[in-house]
Amino acid sequence: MSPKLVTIERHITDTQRKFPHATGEFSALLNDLAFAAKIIGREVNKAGLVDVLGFTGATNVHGEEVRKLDEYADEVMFRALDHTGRLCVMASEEREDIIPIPKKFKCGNYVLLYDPLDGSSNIDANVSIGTIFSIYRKISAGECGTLEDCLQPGSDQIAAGYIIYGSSTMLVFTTGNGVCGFTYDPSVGEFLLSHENIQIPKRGKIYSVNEGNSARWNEGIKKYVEHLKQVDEETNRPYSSRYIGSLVADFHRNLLYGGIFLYPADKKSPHGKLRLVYEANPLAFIVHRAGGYASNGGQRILDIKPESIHQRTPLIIGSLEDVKDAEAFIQGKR
Ligand code: AHM
Ligand code: MG
Repeated sequence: MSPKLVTIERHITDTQRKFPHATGEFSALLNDLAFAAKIIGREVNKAGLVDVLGFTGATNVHGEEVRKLDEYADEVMFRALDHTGRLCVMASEEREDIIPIPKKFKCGNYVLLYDPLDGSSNIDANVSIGTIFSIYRKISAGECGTLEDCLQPGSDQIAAGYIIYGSSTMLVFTTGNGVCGFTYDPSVGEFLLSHENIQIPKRGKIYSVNEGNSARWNEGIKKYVEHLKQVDEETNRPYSSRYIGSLVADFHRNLLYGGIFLYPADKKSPHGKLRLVYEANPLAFIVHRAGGYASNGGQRILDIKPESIHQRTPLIIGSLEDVKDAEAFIQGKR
């Protein structure tokens, strides 16, 4: 029997039918994001062929060199969604301030936060990179959105997802129930349901961390990583180390196989490296919906109330039991 062909549009429409009061606005927003993913994916896939590689010479708000594809992806996300009347405000990891909806367009009920091209230092080496997004409801009183809308805790997200540009392009998202993955079929131009109700194993056998930073780690992290290298009595092997240096790719692998990703605070970066609202929160929302866990070492990522849109956070994310173990080591309980 041939497999059931479920496009992302069909999946979104079918899901919407379960909520008779839904206006369809939110479903349309997810379709807009899938459209942006196709456009960005197209450019990422031909990045090695055309002259879009290399630095633009500009730096972003974090003082990093911005590559052309970052700017392109940022622009695509904005332009695919600015005119739809569904969003009241956006914010991007690549831009210093929140992004208002242009005056000529209507403001809507939703807020979009995104990292347009995460792991972009890997572009030139043909290593997987990704786009991460997070959606909230508008909570501010005025007609259009404000900073307040962009600083909601991760637990208030109503949807989150990422697109991974790898050996194929995949869109993984959750609207709060299951986590689903769609693989892009370029021959028909559609994302097709390939991973239904993704569940992360309760315990994994992979750890992902930039161990080059270990001299700067605190004792808890050092002890935890040493613990992972010991031969486990049950499995008769230590954990395997896998680190791509591209968050979406490291996260995606661990989500499917089980494992833990850590970007801890260290002596040089006491707040960690990754950004709370663009990177940690959406992936935390996904991992919790898949049965995993995300922590900053002391509290759930989703419970942190952001104070600024570019706030950084330590991130420990993945299989539930592995993240709980890491927390125990960090808190000196083991
Ligand atoms: P970016 O948003 O500037 O691309 O940086 C985030 C990336 C993540 O994809 C990855 O997990 C991390 O930085 C890797 O950092 P490091 O090179 O310090 O290990
Ligand atoms: Mg990033």
